[in-house]
Amino acid sequence: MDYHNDLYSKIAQIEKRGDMFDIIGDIHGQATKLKQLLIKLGYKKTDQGFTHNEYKVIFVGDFIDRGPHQLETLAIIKEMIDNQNAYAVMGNHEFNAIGWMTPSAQHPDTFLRKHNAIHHKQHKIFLEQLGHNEALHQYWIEWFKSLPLFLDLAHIRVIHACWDNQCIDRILPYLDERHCLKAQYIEQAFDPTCELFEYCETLLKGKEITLPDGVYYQDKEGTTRHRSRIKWWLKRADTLRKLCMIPDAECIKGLEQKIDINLELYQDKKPVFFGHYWFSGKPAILTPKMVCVDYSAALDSGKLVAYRYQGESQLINQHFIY
Ligand SMILES: [Mn+2]
Repeated sequence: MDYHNDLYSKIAQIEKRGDMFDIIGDIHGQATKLKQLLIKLGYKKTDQGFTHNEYKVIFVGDFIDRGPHQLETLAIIKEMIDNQNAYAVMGNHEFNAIGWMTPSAQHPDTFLRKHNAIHHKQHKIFLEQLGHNEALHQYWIEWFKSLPLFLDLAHIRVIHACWDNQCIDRILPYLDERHCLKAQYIEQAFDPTCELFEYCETLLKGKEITLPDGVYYQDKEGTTRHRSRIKWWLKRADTLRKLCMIPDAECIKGLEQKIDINLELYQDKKPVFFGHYWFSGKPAILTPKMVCVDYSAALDSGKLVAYRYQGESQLINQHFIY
């Protein structure tokens, strides 16, 4: 795990040297898109992986599941990190992969993430690409465990899904100095009766609310849902439809209901970068302090997106590259 040693002192040195960052969105096994984007950004393939004279990459997580070249994606990212050309945070897919592979101490013969049909379907391609090579599987799981849950750098912050200050404060005792989950807490992170579970859900999967009585929708699998992810970056919302992350087609009832919520969950001065939300269309900043770099690269039609951060305190649309 030496590649993460002195992470913060290295980043501090880099920032002093005036180096800058390319923050790259969720890759989901699309190694070809990743290589194309790195080349477009001016990175050169060397015997130490992809490098750039001025920029380092920060990956926002979700390297695996869905796409065709997941192990190649991991190899590119790890090589860049090992050579101090990149940093990365954990995505919910890496988190889930840890749970899938980790036997439960409380309930022997089961795993922290249940091996049910839905979970298997989400993870199947990764398992197939590992070719049932247990040692290789364990190797990547150990590497996933070495990914920090967030980066809080001198000028910017990076997290997979949602920066919630209260949640960050509360999760700190469960993390080591590099902001990785301490090994002894991994079981609790998958146990819905533990507070750590809730913190991991918020930071890695996004903020959720319980919908008011009588409001519900059906998800892709046809399951009726009474909870919804919310657009935590909004300042305010006047209907549930505007607040909630529910695709139009899945709306059932009550979403046009008038509400008046002042969110303003994130009011800090440091810009925050995240992925996770399967955006589409032309990449755009959410606010001058918030950027989502996930534009659904996992889909054939989706773009892998980078934001080129050059030290600005107000983020701008011109800095997206894809
Ligand atoms: Mn995600």
